This record gives sequence, C-alpha cells and structure tokens, in this order.
Amino acid sequence: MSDASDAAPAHDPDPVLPGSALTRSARLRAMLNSAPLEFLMEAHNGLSARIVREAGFRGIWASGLAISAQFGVRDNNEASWTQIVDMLEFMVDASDLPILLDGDTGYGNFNNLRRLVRKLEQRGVAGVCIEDKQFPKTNSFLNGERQPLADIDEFAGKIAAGKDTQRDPNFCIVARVEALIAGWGMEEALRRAEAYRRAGADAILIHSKLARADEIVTFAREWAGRAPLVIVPTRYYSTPTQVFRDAGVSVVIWANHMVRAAICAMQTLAREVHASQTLVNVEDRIAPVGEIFRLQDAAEYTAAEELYLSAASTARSAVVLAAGRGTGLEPLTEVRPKIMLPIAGRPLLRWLLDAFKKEGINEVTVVGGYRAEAIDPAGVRLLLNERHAQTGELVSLACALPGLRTDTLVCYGDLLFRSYVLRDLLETEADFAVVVDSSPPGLHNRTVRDFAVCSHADERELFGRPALLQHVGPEADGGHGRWIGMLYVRRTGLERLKAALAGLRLRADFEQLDMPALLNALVGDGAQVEVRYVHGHWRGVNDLEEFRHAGDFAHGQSTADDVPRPDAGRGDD
Ligand code: SPV
Ligand code: MG
Repeated sequence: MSDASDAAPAHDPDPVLPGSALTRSARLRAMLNSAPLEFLMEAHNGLSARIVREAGFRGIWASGLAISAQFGVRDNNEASWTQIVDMLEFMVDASDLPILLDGDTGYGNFNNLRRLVRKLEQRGVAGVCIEDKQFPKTNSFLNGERQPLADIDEFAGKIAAGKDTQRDPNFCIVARVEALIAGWGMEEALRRAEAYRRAGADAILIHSKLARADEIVTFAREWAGRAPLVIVPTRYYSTPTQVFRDAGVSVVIWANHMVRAAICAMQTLAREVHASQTLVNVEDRIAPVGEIFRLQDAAEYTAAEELYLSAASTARSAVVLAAGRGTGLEPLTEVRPKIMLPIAGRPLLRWLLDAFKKEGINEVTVVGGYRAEAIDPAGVRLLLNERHAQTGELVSLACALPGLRTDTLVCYGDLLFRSYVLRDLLETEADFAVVVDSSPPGLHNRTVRDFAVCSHADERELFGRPALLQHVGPEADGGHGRWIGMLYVRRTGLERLKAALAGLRLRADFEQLDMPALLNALVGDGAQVEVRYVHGHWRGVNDLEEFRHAGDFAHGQSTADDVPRPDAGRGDD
C-alpha cells in the first residue's frame, strides 16, 4: 500500500479530513462514497498543491490540462507520463491531501495503465481518472465532437487491468465518459458508464461541454446512483452548486482554476513591470518573499539544520560589539559610531568583515546602539541594544546570545589586527580562547581596564604550552599582557557562556558590566580560557592618536606579509 498508515481508527469523526490516520486513498474513496457533496480543486505542482490544502480542500485534481500548461506544452500528451508522475511526487510531498490524477487515456493501452497504477501507488497518489478516448488525446473542449472514442470493450479491459494491478484496495479508478462531449448521445453515455462500472470502476466521471447542467442532471437521474458520480462544471460554472447536490453528484471537480488564476496574476504583473520599469507599484500587491519561504516550510529546514548539521558543522560566526559611543573620538563620532569610521578609505566594519571572511566566518552579528542607523547592514545581522547609553557590553552581548549556535568569535568593533591574530585564535581547540598582547604595557597610551593575568608569561620561543587566563582587570600589577578584545567560544562552550552570563545577570550592577567581567566569571566558574599571545600586530581605535595610526596599520595589513616577524613589537607601524 502506498501510505504508511493503512488502518483506519475505529471511530474517526471525519474520515475525509487531511491529517487523519486514514490513507490518502481511503480518504479519496470516502469522498467518492460519502453522501455529502465533496470538492476536488485543481493543482498543477507542489506549490499549488500546498495552497489548495491550506485553503481547506480535502482533495486535489491533478489536472492534465493544468500540468501541461504549467510546463508550457499542450494538453496532447506532449509531456511524457513519467514527467507527470514526477510532478505528482512533488505534489504528494507538498500536501497531505488525496490526489486524483487526471490520467488522460492511461497513456496507452491496458499495459501502460498497469504500469501507471503501480507507479502512482508507489508515489502515494490516491487514484487515477482515465477517459475513454484514444492516445494521444486532446483536451475535450478542443473540437471534442471530432475526437474518436475508445472501443468500449477495450476501455473496459483497461479498467479491469488497472483494478487487478492495484495493491492498495482503496486506490480509486474513475472512468470518464466522453460520449456526451463527442456527440454520441445520452444512451451511449449511459451504456458506457454501465460497462465501465461492471469492469470495476470506482466512480463515473460524466463530462459535458454545455453551458447548462441539463445533460449532467439528466444523466444523473438515469444513472440513479449505480456508482458515485463525478462532474467537471468548467462550462456550466454558473449552475448553483445545490443543483449538483440535488442531482446526487458525489464529487465536483474545479478543474483548472488554480492555473487560470496564476496566469491572470502573472500576466498583470509582467505587463505592469515591463511598462513601468519599476517594482514600486507592484510590491504591495504580490506575495512577500517570506510567504514563499513559509509555503516551502523553510523554518523546518532551519530547525533540522540545527539538529543535524551543527554537530558536524565547521560554520563559524562572530558577534561584534559596537553599541557604545566610547570616549576619546567625540569629534569623529557625531554622526556615526566608531565601527563606521573610515580607516584607509573604508569603514572599520568592512576591515573586520574582510578579516572574518578570510577565516570562514560568514555569519556576523553586529550589536549596534549609538548611531546604529549609520551602520551599513550589508552582509551582517544588525541587532540593536536600545539602552546602549545606560548599559555595558554584556547587555549588548546578551542581545546576540540567543541566536548563537556555532563556534563564535566575540569581538570589539574598534579593532584592527593582522590576519594571523585571528587565524591563530581560531586554531585553538579549547572551548574558550582569548588573544593577549604581551608587548610592554607601558606602550599603551590610555587607561587600560583589561590587563590579563595568565598562568604564565608569553614564552615566545617555547611553543606548545598554552597559558590559561586567570583574571582580566585594570590592575597592571602582575599582568602578562593586555586582552585585545577577542574571545573565541567553541560551540561546545556556548552553554557555559550563556550560564556565566545568566549568573552575572543576578548582580545588581549587571547592566554596567563589560566583557572582562564575563571572562572573570568564566574563569571563576572553572572554565579553561586559553591564551593566545601576540606581540603587537593589532590596533584599537580609541582616540585621535590611534585613529591617525589606524590608516597606516590597515594599509600595511592589506599589503604586508601576514606572517609576524618574531621581533616585531607593537611598534610595527
Ligand atoms: C483537465 O483538467 O485536464 C480535464 C478536465 O481533463 S477538462 O479540461 O475539463 O477536460
Ligand atoms: Mg484532462
């Protein structure tokens, strides 16, 4: 059987509803056999199948006309039957509704139908409707009266072959009678319908091209409920639906209205955009891109990615803290935050993004605050610490924390550095790692709050013994260097980072706390924070003096060899 769940629950209040434990074929069968009038809506691809389901329909007509039209070909079996079946697979995946395929003539003789039935069952299609014409067919509304009908016995044999082939007892074969369309008259139509019923057809589709439902109603009266009746009121569309109910019809097919609606919408839009050469007039009248994502269930993908991909992921992200105005650069930060200061012709942020990209950090979150509107959002996720004027760095970090899933660099927004500084940091395998500059603190020309006390000093010639951070603070005594404003957190350390931040939140002064407080909390909590020593090769941009030198440094960065010279100190400019 085609669906995984075959058994009907003992008491199903509505066996036709999608999502019920019934298979799709069982639901289609129930629609055909139930007393109330049911409706199938046309769909022609995965997207339209999803839209039909969301509108509340309980079943889908996979129209031959509409599917060939969306391929841009004629309804003359120009699309191959396997192309149709491939499309059905998308439709089955996009919607849990039962699908009745408009299978034309079965794409050949009894043997072609047998293979079709097998393939449809395998793909979860609930049933097929075949019409008593000859392959290759043409649409019934195109010179319908000129079209030759199938031999009645040959067609009955085809139905029997299909019924004998199906494995799922609920798979439905609907026999479509074209005698009225072809002008053979009511008697022939009834004769054929009866022959097809006897051959095993689960329902009869009686087709008419008249603008009134008269011959359908007459047929239904004469037929007298010998098998479920299906109709396609494309031409007699103005007939009140109650007429079909009163006639005892089982299922009405709205056969081509989704593709016609799409054609109309696309023509209007294309003409208008072509004429006006702008999108501004149409944007609000069409589905937002987000609606496409919703219909594609993009959110499920994102969730699955987190579940299955993050463990093996080499993805890296960065959080850039750029909310504060800082002091020392007031004349330059009237209209923009520090991260947008031009350094050698480009905003500081662009230098950072370049450096990140080189190391495969593609997901960058910038937490802005002061003059955040001046931050160029291209290529970054921009978050806002609205209370930046009253709060410290940890409040900004907390804005970005919920979105973090991968290895993450937390970095100040006013940093320039040689690329090896970041590369070496990312090579550490510890959950937490920081960059500490071991060049003499005396060279720093401002009050520094982030001296680093480490387990041991920089042993520049003795590689292999990573130092661990012990404390960061303003006290130079005993310090082994200066933390430059970069913290790398492995994915495996994120929970601990979040816990440390949550712990700090309990402090009354949390809103004023900066990154050193977090580093100290991590260390205090027993986390090993590995130290990567550098000796210069980076710049902060904290005052006019530093700003003036930053341009030269950045220039050197883009042209210089990135390998550090062993004796190069902070004064490498
Ligand atoms: C279809 O939708 O392709 C049909 C119905 O076969 S009709 O076009 O009305 O013949
Ligand atoms: Mg058709």
